[in-house]
Amino acid sequence: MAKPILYIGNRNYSSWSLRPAMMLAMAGIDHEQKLIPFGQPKFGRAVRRISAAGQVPVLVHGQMTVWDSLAIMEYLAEAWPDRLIWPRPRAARAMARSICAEMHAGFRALRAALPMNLRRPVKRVPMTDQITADIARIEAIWKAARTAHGRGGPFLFGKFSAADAYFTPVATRFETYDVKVSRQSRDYMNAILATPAFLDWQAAALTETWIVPEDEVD
Ligand SMILES: N[C@@H](CCC(=O)N[C@@H](CS)C(=O)NCC(=O)O)C(=O)O
Repeated sequence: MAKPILYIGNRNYSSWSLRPAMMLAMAGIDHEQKLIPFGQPKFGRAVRRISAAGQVPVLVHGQMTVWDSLAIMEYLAEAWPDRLIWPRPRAARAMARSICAEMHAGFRALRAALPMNLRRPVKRVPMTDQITADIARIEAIWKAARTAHGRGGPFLFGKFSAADAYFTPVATRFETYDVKVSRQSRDYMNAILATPAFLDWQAAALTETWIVPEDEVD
């Protein structure tokens, strides 16, 4: 079968695209990336030619189209069972799936106020109680996963998994908006932000010149 194609948005801003891109790269799955720049109406038209849902990321593999970052993780786990997408022990896998689902469905205050913006100079923004609560919950998730399952490496479940791919954009947000976190959270963020997969993505993002005003908080 032809190699998969991952359709993504602007690397500087597209936090949802970064998740499967991290997973594909860290799992060593050969693929092509095609970037559709944000900006209506062209973005909507271009994405709808691939996926009627009209959002990136979208993975196309042969005749199959998989849209939504979480569905893509599940597809990768099925199509490349020899790669580590979800942690192997059932309890770790159950927790990894739960925290990805929690991230996928929640943390709206954090996502709205601290949008991913890799080129933004590091600077704090005013915090609300809701944002502070989101940050505390994320740190609690990281601590719980690392404590229960993190012995085999620096990532949430030891080795890199979909859970780390899912929390990569959060790590960039904590960095960009100078969020004060515990030593353990900082170590975990450093591990993600030092991966070749993230550094390659970031380097490509920093060459982009498109501006998305809604994601520029200053
Ligand atoms: N639930 C989706 C969310 C995807 C999403 O919100 N994508 C954004 C870009 S990061 C998008 O395509 N926005 C354009 C639009 O909604 O028109 C997923 O996990 O893949």
